[in-house]
Amino acid sequence: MSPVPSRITVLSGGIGGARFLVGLLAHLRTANPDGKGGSASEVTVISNTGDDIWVHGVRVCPDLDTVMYTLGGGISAERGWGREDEHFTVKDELAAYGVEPSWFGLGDRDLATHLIRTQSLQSGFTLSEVTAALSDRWKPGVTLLPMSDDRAETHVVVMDPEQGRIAIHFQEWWIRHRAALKAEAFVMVGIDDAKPAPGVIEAIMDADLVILPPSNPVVSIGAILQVAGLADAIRTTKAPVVGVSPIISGAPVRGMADACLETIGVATSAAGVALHYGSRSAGGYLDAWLIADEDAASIAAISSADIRVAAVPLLMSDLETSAAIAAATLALAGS
Ligand code: FO1
Repeated sequence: MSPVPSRITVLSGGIGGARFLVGLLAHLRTANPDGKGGSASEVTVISNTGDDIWVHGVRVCPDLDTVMYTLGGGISAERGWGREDEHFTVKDELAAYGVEPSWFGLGDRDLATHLIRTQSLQSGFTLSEVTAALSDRWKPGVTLLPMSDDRAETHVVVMDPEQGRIAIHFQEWWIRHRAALKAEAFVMVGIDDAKPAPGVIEAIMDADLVILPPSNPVVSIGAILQVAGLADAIRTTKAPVVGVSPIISGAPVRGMADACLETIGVATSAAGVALHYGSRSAGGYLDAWLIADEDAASIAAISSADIRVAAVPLLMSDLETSAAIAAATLALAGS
């Protein structure tokens, strides 16, 4: 069995990535214990910030908060986002005033996070600094980095019945329209001026293992890879790069990645996403790809693209299965 990597970097979006991280940290506590109940392995998470949005005067960072709350024990298990024991009194009061966007689920407890982040940003702190400060409370057990401290938001080009072709914020498309409005394109507003946040390039180049977890390949992993320098870092790091399929039997496990993949012309399948990421030997991002047992028929197609592949049970239904998936990811990396 190859030694457990000591520096692991994970590119993460929202719920799928966060759930994978819970399993990874659990596995590392047993596979590489530090003797104090933790792990000797260090995990750095590079989070997508393309979903971030200004709403009701506060800055909301869904994927940063989902990872922070999930690993910090504050997440709503039922929703997968936002806080447990949550109320939406402020949201209801705003709606009573007729204030939009009434479709956005602004939670009362969650609002405290956004207020602190907004005040900190407005007094000159960077998103990285704010994220580190918020993590002091939640102690996620990883180093949590935004992909960039600069604003780069995912917007969606849609055909609106009345207005014709318009771009709306990803959150409006995702929450208000449930991705049901056909997305003609995804555009990252501000991406051209977005630099990697401090430590992000190093976290990839100095890692012993880089993981692309089962996050949305288009608007989460794809968004992160659009930040200047990140795609090249993944292509050139000496660390093995292993991905975990977010698609099982032709459907996303959660969310609406299928709608996103359709927009960029990629098949909603384990093989389709693997070939979309591509093999590092061909200038792509993957050395290996973990798929579900249900998709074992596509092993030949994936390995013929020079991507090592293994099939395992891939549904993260509880901590045990999530930890087993993390173990399989590390095994595939080392194989
Ligand atoms: N997702 C929803 O489906 N409905 C919501 O009202 C909603 C509000 C929300 C507020 C804060 C937050 O951090 C996440 C929130 N999400 C909501 C999830 C969010 O839209 C997605 O998690 C990501 O943007 C995509 O992964």
